[in-house]
Amino acid sequence: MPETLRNLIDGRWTEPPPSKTIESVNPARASDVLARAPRSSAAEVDAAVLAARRAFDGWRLTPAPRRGEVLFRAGELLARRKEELGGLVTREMGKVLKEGLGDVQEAVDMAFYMAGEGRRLSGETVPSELPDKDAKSVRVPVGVCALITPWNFPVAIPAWKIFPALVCGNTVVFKPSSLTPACATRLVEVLVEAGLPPGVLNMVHGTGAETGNALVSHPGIDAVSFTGSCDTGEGIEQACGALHRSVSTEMGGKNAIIVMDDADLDLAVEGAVWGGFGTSGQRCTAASRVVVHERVREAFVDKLVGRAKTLRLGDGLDYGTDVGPVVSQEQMNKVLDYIEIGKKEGAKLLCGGQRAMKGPLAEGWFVEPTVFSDVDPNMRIAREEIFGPVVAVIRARDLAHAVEIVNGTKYGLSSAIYTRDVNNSAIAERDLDTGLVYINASTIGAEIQLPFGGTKGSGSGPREAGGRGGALDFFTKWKVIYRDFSGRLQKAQIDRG
Ligand code: UN1
Repeated sequence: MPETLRNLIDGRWTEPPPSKTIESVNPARASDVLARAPRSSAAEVDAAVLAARRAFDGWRLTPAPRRGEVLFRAGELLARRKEELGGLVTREMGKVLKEGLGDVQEAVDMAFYMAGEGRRLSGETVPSELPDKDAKSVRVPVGVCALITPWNFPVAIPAWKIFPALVCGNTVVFKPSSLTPACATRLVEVLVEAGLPPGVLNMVHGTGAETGNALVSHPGIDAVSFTGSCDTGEGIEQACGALHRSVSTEMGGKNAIIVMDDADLDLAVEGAVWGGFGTSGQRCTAASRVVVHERVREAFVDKLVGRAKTLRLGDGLDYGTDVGPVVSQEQMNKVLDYIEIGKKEGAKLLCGGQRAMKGPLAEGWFVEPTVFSDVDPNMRIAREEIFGPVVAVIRARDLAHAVEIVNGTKYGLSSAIYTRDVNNSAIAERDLDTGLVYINASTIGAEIQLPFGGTKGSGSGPREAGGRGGALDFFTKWKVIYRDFSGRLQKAQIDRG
């Protein structure tokens, strides 16, 4: 029996009207319906925003270290339930179990990191130019935050947003992807169990078009953090701009690995396989392009295709599966359409290229790991985000040419270079116009203690995750306080003694 999921509004789990539901389906076996979640309307969104608004003062005035303790307990609970939750990630969105467990681990890491922020959240104290006066800046919460998350990291990405928002003293209305409502529910349950007061975190399930739109345009929202597709993200940026509402978007990429002629080719192949086919290519940071120096192109491509052909497709819960399904039939069709586009554009299909239908694979949404070579940088498969297990190999004359190709798309999330030449690595590090640059490692695998995000069309607003310039810059605003204890009128810039 599919589980019936509920919204969380003001500390109460509310039953959906039974007619308006969305189904959560296992992409490895479409007959396996895990859960039904409500398709929330504007009325439910309104109730959730009002609850968050009412809870704001109490939470804002709770000492930040106490807020951090809730996250610490949440981290412990998540760590204890890692196996169970990791398995649910795999069942609900398809990534292989090791990655499902990694998804949960990323949330554990973020919980502990942000719990510690409860005792930092530091501003600046600086001397005043006047006697008997002090001057400092403090971080204050932004207010009620709308957090809208994707399905590809159904525990980690919600954690990236919810945990910093909470430790900073904000209250939250969370709208998870309609494809992964069960994972979102487990995460929210953990936070409730960890001791979060009612109304501080509210969750409304539903579609982007209905629930997401109602949330983004609700007058009671102060800030919106969104991870997902470009189309939706750009719409949200515009809506928030018109409402003078702060917004942070993370919208994907067309990430590339450069392979130089001095690279360790076997290592580069492993990086391309992991970055291109890990999570079935469904990471914003996936390595969907490999730009190879012409001198090693043939050798590299042979090795890459050889490795791609050994990858075993299957249910991510089965031991021995390398590549799971893509998340839905719609996503599968989109990926297959791109493969057709690549063929028509004249790229050379070297392996894969089809839906995998053998035996039990026919019950799910599987696409064969696909490699195209002879890809021109102007082809659509070299410029547009596919979000599936498709890698485009592009030839470069030298490093400068390779960097130009990598930088030549509208995105700028992640890039990588494989080289043993220290000078090459330094030039790449300097000239690659992406938010993340990896040297001798693939384009995926960002760690939570540094900011995550990209340049250009990959997103806007402050970055996510930790470190200076990370999520705290989005979830707080600066307040500057001058205190004059001289007992007389002192005029800055004028009374110079
Ligand atoms: C994403 O690509 O959608 O850097 C998020 C990584 C993960 C997060 C990726 N830590 O690959």
